[in-house]
Amino acid sequence: NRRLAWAFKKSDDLSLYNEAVIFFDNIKKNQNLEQLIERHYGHTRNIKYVGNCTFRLHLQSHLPQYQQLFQDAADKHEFDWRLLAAISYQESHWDKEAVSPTGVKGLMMLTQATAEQLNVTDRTNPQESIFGGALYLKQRLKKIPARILEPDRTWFALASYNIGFGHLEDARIVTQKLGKNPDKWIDVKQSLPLLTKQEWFSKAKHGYARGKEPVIYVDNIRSYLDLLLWYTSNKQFQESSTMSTISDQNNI
Ligand code: BLG
Repeated sequence: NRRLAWAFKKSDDLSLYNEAVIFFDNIKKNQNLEQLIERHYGHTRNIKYVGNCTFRLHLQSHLPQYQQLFQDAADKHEFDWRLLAAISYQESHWDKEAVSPTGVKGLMMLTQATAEQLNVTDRTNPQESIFGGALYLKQRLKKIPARILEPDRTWFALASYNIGFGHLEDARIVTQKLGKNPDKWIDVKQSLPLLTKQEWFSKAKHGYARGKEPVIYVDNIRSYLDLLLWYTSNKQFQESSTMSTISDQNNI
C-alpha cells in the first residue's frame, strides 16, 4: 500500500488547493471516488496470487499454442482476445484437458449442459472450447440490460458465465432490496455472497448459490487481463511470441 498525494506549487494563493479540497469532498460524498477506485483497483486484492511467476511461465509455455484461436474467436464475436485468454487462464490455466470434480471441462470449462446448448461435441478440443466459450460469453452479454454500460457490463457477463444468469439476477434483486444499485458491479459484488446465507437464499427465486465464487472469479480475470494487456503491449513479449510461433511451426 502506498498513499497518494496531490502536490501544489508553493504559493500564497490557496484558491486551487481549496477547489481541490472541495472537489475531493464532493466525489467522496456522491460516491464517484468509490466508483473510480473500484474501477481501477477493485480487483487487485488478489494480485499477490496472480502476480507470481507461474503466470509468466504459463504465458510462455501454454499461451502461444492457443493465442491464434483466442484471436480468431475474439474477432468473430468482437472481443479483445486477451479477455478470452484471461477467462481461460482463470478456468483452466490454459490446460485443454482440465476437468473439475463435477465434470466441467476444457480450456473454457464448459458444463455438459452448456456444451450441448452450444453444439460443442468435444470440450477438450481447444478450438471447440474457445469458440464455444466466446459464443456463450456473447450470449451472456446480450442478456445484460442495455442501460448497464462497460466495463460493468463485461463483469456482469463474466459473473453470469460462472454462476448462471438466474443467480446473478437474484443477487441484483438482493442489491435493490438493500437500497443499492443493481446496475453497478461494485454493489452487486457485495450481494452475491449473501446467496450463501439462508436469510437471503430462502427468498431468492433460484435458491442457494456459491455466491462468493463469481466475485473472486471476476476479480481474478480482471487481474489476468491487466497482466495480459501489460505483457502484450511489451515489445519483448511480441518478439518472443513471434519466435515461439515460428519455432513451433518448425517443430523445434
Ligand atoms: C457454469 C456454466 C453456466 C451455468 C453455471 O455453471 O459453469 N457456464 C459454462 O458452462 C460456461 O452455464 O449456469 S446455468 O446454465 O444458468 O446453470 C451454473 O450451473 C464454469 C461454471 C462452473 C464452474 N466453471 C465456468 O465458469 C466450475 O468449473 N465449477 C467447478 C465446481 S467443482 O470444483 O467441480 O465443485
